[in-house]
Amino acid sequence: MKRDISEEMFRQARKVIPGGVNSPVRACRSVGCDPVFIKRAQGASVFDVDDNEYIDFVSSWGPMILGHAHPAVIRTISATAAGGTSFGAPTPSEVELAAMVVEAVPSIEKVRFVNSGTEATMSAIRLARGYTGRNIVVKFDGCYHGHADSFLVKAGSGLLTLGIPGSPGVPEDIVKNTLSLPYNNLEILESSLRQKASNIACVIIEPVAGNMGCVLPAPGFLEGVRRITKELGIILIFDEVITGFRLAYGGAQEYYGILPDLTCLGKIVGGGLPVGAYGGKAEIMDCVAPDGPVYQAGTLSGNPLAMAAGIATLKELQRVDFYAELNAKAASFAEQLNGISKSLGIDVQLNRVGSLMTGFFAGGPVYDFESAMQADTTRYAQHYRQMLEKGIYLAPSQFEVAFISAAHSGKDLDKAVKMTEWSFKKLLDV
Ligand code: HOZ
Repeated sequence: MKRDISEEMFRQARKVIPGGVNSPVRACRSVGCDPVFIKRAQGASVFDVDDNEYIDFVSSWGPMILGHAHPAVIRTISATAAGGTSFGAPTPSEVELAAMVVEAVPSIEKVRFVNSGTEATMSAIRLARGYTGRNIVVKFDGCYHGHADSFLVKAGSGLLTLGIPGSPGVPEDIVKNTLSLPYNNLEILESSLRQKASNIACVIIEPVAGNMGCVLPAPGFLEGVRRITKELGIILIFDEVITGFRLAYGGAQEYYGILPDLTCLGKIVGGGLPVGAYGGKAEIMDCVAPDGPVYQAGTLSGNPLAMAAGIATLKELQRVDFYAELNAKAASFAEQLNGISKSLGIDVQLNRVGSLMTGFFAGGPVYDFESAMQADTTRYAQHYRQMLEKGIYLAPSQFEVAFISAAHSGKDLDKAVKMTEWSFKKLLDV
């Protein structure tokens, strides 16, 4: 596959953008190749600047649950744009989308829109601290909640991919108030929370971890987290930036039946435009300015184009059986992939829930950060490059998630299965 134009663009990009990318994982360093520059996308396919077509399993890292350039979403965005793109003033569409979110997400009574998942989580912990008058934020090793200072402790996503433990520029004074604990270990959580309860504002968790690869909550883990935080008066925040409107219309909290106090959203809620949101119990949300003293603001928050894209996307997701069909399609895809690993005897652990999955090149189960770190990243890198050559666009890191969208056809998934088999054979040299 020729990628001359992509290569040239990357050369140009590196002169004017740090690392040539606007988000580190995209640089593809951990998979040992240069990034592909995307020109356009349609349905389940992305097309690069050299006119190569790939079946896309990155899905813009989650938002494109309907596939790319869905006609209803594009129609709405175009029509809305014709009437102006930003007013910095209240609009009907933000009320409409807020009402849809409140209706959809079981624990949200009020919601505030921001522009990214990072903004949502950053605002949610400020609110939790303001509401409780406590400072400590508890997170889990390998979970990623965006790049705000407080979260850059044993974080997933790009930090994990690039092997960065924290970040210069984050004052020690700030991260001393962040406690990171092992995912899926209720015992350690319970004893840590009991020890410091009077200083802990919140526990923030990805109900399904999606930034150390896909790591599922062990049976009883989320229930335990909810039980202990409730007992100790600690705010529980679900970071549903990935799982919101993904596992079910009401997100992971609907899927697992566990209700947090606050929820962070992003990705799907903006229909592919930059939107984040945080919401929860009215009593807590009413502490946000101007009703309360916790300050948070934004010129582009509730942007009309982004709201319109979100509304159009959510309307499509309301179709009866949307999630049953999507999740069943992903389950059958995963089953076929598991069949290949088994028949070839290759060490791959496929973690999946709903339409999220990661195949870890590991010999044993992956249930937390330490076990994820056992994965063979060199083997993943080779697999990534081989799949790319065959027109399959995977995440350029072992520690990210593959997203199945409504646009993936049987033919797309059959091709991906066939190419996976070919790639695994090549890895095993058979
Ligand atoms: N942190 C996201 C992946 N989990 C975004 C990566 C990107 O957009 O490059």
